[in-house]
Amino acid sequence: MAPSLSALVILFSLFFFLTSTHSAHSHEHPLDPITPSEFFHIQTIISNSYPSSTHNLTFQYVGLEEPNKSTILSWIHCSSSTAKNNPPRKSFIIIRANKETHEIIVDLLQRSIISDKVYTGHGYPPLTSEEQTAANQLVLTYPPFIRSVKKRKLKLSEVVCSSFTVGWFGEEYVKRNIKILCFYLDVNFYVRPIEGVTIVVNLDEMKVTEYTDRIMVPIPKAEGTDYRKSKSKQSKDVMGIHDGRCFDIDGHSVSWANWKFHISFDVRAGLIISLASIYDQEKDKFRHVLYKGFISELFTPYMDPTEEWYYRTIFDAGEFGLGQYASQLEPLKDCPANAVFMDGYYAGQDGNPVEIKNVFCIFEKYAGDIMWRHTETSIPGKVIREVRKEVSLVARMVSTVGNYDYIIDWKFQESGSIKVEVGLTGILGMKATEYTHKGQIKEDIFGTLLSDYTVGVYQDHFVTYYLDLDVDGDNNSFVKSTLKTKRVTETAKTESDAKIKLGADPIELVVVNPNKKTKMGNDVGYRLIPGRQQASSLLSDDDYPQIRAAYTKYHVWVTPYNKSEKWASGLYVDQSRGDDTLAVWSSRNREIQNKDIVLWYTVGFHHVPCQEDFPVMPTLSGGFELRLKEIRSLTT
Ligand SMILES: *[C@@H]1O[C@H](CO)[C@@H](O)[C@H](O)[C@H]1NC(C)=O
Ligand SMILES: *[C@@H]1O[C@H](CO)[C@@H](O)[C@H](O)[C@H]1NC(C)=O
Ligand SMILES: *[C@@H]1O[C@H](CO)[C@@H](O)[C@H](O)[C@H]1NC(C)=O
Ligand SMILES: *[C@@H]1O[C@H](CO)[C@@H](O)[C@H](O)[C@H]1NC(C)=O
Ligand SMILES: [Cu+2]
Repeated sequence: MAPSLSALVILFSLFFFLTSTHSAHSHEHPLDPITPSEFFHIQTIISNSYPSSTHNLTFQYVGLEEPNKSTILSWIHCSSSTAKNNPPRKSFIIIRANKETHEIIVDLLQRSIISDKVYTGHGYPPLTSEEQTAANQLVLTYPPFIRSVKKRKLKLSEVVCSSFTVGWFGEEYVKRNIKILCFYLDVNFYVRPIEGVTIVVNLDEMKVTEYTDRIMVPIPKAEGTDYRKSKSKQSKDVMGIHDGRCFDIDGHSVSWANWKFHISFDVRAGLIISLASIYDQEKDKFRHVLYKGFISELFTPYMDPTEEWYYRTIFDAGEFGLGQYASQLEPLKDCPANAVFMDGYYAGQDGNPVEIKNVFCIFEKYAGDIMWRHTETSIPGKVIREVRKEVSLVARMVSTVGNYDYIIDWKFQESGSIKVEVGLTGILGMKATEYTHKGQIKEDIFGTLLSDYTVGVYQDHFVTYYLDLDVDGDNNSFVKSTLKTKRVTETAKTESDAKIKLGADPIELVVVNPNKKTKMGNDVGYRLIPGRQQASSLLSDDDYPQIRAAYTKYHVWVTPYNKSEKWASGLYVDQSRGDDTLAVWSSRNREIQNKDIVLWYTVGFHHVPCQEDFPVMPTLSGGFELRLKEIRSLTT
C-alpha cells in the first residue's frame, strides 16, 4: 500500500471541512426523513378523507416514498450546479380506518393523495406504541385478571403489562389480536413475570377476547436484580480518550476523511445509510459503493413450545419498529465526548410527529488499533518504520424493543471498509418456574435456571441487513469462490446460485462490477467478510414461525433490485403467513448477473442464557465487514 495514502486523505478531509463551513445553510436532500411539518401536512390531508370520529383512523406507518434510483443519481450529479430541480417529495403511509388497512401515497408538494388502496392480503401493519399502551391498560381493569392478581396475593397497583404479537400458527381466519403479558413491579420487572396467564386483546374492538389462567408458580424475587449504578458497588465511569471532532454534517449528509454518506431515520428500519461513496485520489472523484443499507428485519424466536411461550417469535422491525423503539442516547455513556447527536421524528398513532432526541450519534473513533504498519531493517544502515493508526467514523443508534436493547453501529474506515456491528444487551426474556435448583428439574425447561424460580429461556436473534451495493455503478455481479486445493470461482447467474449457508467450506464472497476493470484487468468490487455470529435457524422448515422467516435458513441472498422488495419478512409482518418474504421473492430465481443487485446478509445468534446474563446482559456483538477489493488502479 502506498505510504502517501493517509496524508492525502487527511488533506482532503481538511479541504472538505473548510469548504463546508462556508456554506451557511444546509440544503434539503431527497432522501431526508419526513420532517415534523410534513407529518402535520400528511395528518391533515388524510384526516380530511377519513375523519377520525367516524373512521377510528390510526397511522400505523408513515415514511418516505423514495424517488427512483435514477432520479436520485441524476439529482446528485447536477447537485454541484446552481440550478437544481428537487425530485418530487412523497410519503408512503399505512393507516387503519374502519377496520381496514389502507396504503396511501401523498404528494407533499401538491399536498394531495396520489393513491389509496385497501390491502386485503395476509398480515397486519406494524403496531403503534399507543395501541399497545391502551391494551396494556385495559387488562388492568378486566375483572378476571383482577381476580388472578388477588389469587396470587399481589397488589394490582404493582402490576405492569406489555404487548406481544401473536404470530401465526396455521389459523385460517385471524383478527387483529395481540397477547398481553404482565409482570410484578420492580425496576427490573422482566425478571418477575406473572406466569401462566394468557390474555388476548382485539385491537379493532379494544376488548379482551380470550382469557386463561392455567399455572400458579411463585413470582421470582426482586432482590439483586436492580441493575442501576446507584445500587451497585462499582460506580466509577471509565472515560475513553478521543481525538477532536473532525467530520462535517450538513443536514443529513455526513463527510469524513475519504467517505461521504447520507443518514436517515425511519420508524420501522431505524437507521438508514444511503449513497455511501469513497474518494479516489487518482481519479479525484467520489466512487459509489453502497446505495442503501439498513436492518430489514430482526427475528427473535424463543425456543419454548409450551402454551404460554410458543407464540413468542418476534419480528422487531416489522411488528414493533426499530425506529419507534429507538432510545434517546445519553452523551458520554452511549456515545463518547466527541459525538455529534441527531434527533429523529416519526408519526404517532394520531399522525402528530413524535420526537426522539439524540436518536443517532456520530463520532470519530480511535481505539489504539493499527490500520497498517511495516518496519524495514534489511536496508543497510537504516531502519524504516511506518505506521498508520486505525481511525473510523461511527454512526450509532440503539433500539430498545421491550426487554432487549440492540446497539446498531455502522463504522466507516479510512481503509475503505465498512464494518457493520450489532450488539445485544438489556434484560433476558424470563420465565417463572417452581424450581430453585437444577437438581429438582426432571422435565425440559427450554432454558437455564438463573435464580430462584427464574429461567432464562433459549432464544435466537437473526439480524437481516439489506445492502444495495452499487460498486461504481448499478450493474454488479456476485462472485463466490470456494477455496479448495484448486480454487473454484463462480459468478452467480440466478438467485439460487447466490443463496448461501455459511459453514465448513472457506469461501470468498465478492460483489463486483464486471464492467469496470483495474489496470491489471481485475474486476472492481467489495468483499463480504462474515463476522463472529453465524447462527442459522434451527426451527424446522414446516414450523409456522420458520415459514414466516424462511430466509433465516441462509446467511446470504442476492436479489435483483426491486423497489418494493425492502422488508425481508414482508410489508405486513404481524400475523403474516410467509407469502411475501425474501425466500419467496428469491424462489422466482431471477437473473442477477451484471444487474442492479441487492445483497442480504443475516447476523445470527443462538443465545443460551447463562448466569452472567442475569440480571442484565453484558453486550454480545456480531457483525460483518464490507471490504474493498480492487477498487484502486482503475483504468477508465
Ligand atoms: C420509477 O420507476 C418505475 C419502474 O421502473 C416507473 O414505472 C416509474 O414511472 C418511475 N417513476 C418516476 C417518478 O420516475
Ligand atoms: C372504533 O373503535 C372502538 C373501540 O376503540 C370500537 O368499539 C368500534 O367498533 C370501532 N368502530 C369502527 C367503525 O371501527
Ligand atoms: C446494465 O444492465 C442492463 C440490463 O441488464 C443493460 O441493458 C445495460 O447495458 C447494462 N449496462 C452496462 C454498463 O453494462
Ligand atoms: C417487484 O417485487 C414485487 C414483490 O415481489 C413483485 O410483485 C413485482 O412484480 C416486482 N416487480 C418487478 C418489475 O419485477
Ligand atoms: Cu438473546
